[in-house]
Amino acid sequence: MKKKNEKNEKLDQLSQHTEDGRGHKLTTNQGVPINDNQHTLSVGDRGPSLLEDIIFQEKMTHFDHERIPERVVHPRGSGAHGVFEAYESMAKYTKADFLSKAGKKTPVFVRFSTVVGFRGSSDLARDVRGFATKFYTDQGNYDLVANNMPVFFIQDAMKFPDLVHSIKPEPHHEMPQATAAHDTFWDFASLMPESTHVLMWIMSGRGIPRSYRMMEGFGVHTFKWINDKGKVTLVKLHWKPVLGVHGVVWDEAQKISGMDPDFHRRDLWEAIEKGQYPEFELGVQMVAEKDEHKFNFDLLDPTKIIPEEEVPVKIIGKMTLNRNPDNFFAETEQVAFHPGHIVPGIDFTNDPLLQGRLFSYIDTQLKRLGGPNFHEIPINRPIAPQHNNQREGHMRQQINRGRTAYDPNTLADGYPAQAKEKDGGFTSHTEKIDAHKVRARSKSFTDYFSQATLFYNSQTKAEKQQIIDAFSFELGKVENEDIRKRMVGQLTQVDKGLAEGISKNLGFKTPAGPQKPVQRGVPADANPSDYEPLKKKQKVKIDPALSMERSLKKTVKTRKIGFLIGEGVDEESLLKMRAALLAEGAVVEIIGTHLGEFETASGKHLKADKSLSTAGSVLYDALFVPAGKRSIQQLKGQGKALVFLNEAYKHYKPIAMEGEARELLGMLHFGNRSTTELEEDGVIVQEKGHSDLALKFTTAIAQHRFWYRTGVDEIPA
Ligand code: HDE
Repeated sequence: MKKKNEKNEKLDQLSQHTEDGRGHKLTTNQGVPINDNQHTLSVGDRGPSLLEDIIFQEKMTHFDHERIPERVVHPRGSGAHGVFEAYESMAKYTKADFLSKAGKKTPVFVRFSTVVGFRGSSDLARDVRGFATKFYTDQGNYDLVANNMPVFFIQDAMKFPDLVHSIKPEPHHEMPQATAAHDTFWDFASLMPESTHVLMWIMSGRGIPRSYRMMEGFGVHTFKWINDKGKVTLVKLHWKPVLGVHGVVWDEAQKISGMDPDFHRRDLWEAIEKGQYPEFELGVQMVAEKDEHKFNFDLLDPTKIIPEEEVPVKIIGKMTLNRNPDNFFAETEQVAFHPGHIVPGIDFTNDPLLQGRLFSYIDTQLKRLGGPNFHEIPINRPIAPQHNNQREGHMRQQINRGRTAYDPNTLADGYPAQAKEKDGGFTSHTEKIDAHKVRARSKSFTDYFSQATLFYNSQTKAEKQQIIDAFSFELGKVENEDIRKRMVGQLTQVDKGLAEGISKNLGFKTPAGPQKPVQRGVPADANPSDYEPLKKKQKVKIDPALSMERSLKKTVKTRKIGFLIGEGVDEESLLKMRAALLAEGAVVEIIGTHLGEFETASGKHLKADKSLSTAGSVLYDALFVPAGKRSIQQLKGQGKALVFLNEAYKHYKPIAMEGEARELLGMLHFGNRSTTELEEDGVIVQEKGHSDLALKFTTAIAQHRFWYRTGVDEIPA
């Protein structure tokens, strides 16, 4: 039996779930039993079909209408149910009930997504990831609609359609799919210096996550928390994955897209099925209202972070994803998030991006889900009871009894009645605003590059190189040379070395500097030079939290290790290593020279999970080749096995080889070195029976990648 959480039981009570039909007769949607589901009604067995075949008509009509519009952004996603548990009471800062006491549990549904690709596109696109969480709180639903990057491309919602039109496939031929690597996006980005900061994040390993379970989440905007005395605290929200933040490398990403385009979806699904529940801690950066202007950037600007070195992230609870959806469409596809779904104790700031989102999400649900009753779809239904005078509309589910659907009334004794604030009624923060109605951007938003530089400077050597390579790839796909140069010109403002590295790869001289930015939103009576990009002095020079390598969590939990075997594999070698890895919480898959059964050297039998042709090294975090004379003999004759190992080396992954497996070294591009040198590079090679092989291998896996190993570029795989 699958575990059920509170929300699930509640939904079952509402009889929205049906089992898989076992033991029941086939019926129409009207409940009429069907006695032939194979043939249409026709005039004779060779004649025309009849319009009166209501069974065919109903089946086909339903089928014809099975698709709803995919999300205009974030169409490709994967969901999971879970629970959030507060570590401590945050009542001092917010009256939000789900944060009110330690141990308080709230059911959640999360949807992770890519942004650009269509619904059927690859999970491994270089892109921002969505990380949207619906908390079914006792005070109503709260949606934290976050991304895996803490900053956004644009500062004003007015530019969102432009951004999305530029990054989606080009409209004349609808190419390329699920990538920013084309002219229109970089044309736009190179004219929008405010996007520079997020580009640094996307070009880093964060743009190609190893797993949805290994990404951070960020609310991006500054929000307000309000306590029961009306006191405001400005907050930025963070999700921190317990397994740490990890990416893949670009060569891997491209190959995974071919071998398993569902890689992230599968990874999430399988982890939950195995009981390896993904966990994320919720963190908050808090700034007292009086300190709003103490920063050298504007807290309302969604292209800025508050460096963790300046305001630490306080961890306040944990979310555990413990149940896969029962039905993808009903739950993951129909879930409707909205940053405007907030609960008492939380409020908006005037971030112009957030303000625009507050309109867009409801509007998009009306289109996608077909009307104003989308809150009645089970996955969107709050646990908190709802009573109001809203009625009717497409697909209304609720059957409201009584005569009154208005307020005030006497016929229903004045109910439903307004809640008082002391009874938990939602009240907006009373903010005083005294200003002219204008279309303008605040001057305080014009520092476009300082935090991009902070991000770049906080990366390690390997991470910087990854960013240079990523820009080189993306801009290398741009056909128009002016766009390439304009973009690199902009990057000279981030770091000279970065711009030079990319220029070298693209084959031109590094531009002297940026082109003059297009002036947007400058009030008519202002001096445009006041709106030139600024570079403000930064308090923090390096923020280790921005680097994945500097904030590594050394664990092998849930890491997937591939064992390469042929007939006659040494059983002891295989079983010992498997036991050691499983004990540390890793996942082991046996990859055989063929599928099915293998006879071990001692005459026992074991089954392969995958074969060399159904798997690829890019689908694993590390590889082990167990001992076994015959097994190694077979692997030597399989080019694919050698590609596996060469590729794993090229992608900086740990490798272990035992006994006869060492004979493979002579055939591998990296093999021609001493055991000590290899070990320093995360390749552990030992005679059979050494007791520390497993320990050395698990230690290497916990380090994840050996970024600085030698000879990687020479490997042709
Ligand atoms: Fe979204 N965004 N967005 N966005 N967004 C949507 O809503 C929009 C932004 C985010 O898994 C859409 O239901 C505007 C920032 C996620 O269902 C749409 C602006 C952040 C998801 C929309 C932004 C996000 C969406 C498309 C700029 C991070 C997927 C379908 C003003 C804080 C939610 C839908 C899911 C989805 C509009 C910018 C996160 C069109 C106008 C910043 C995670 O309404």
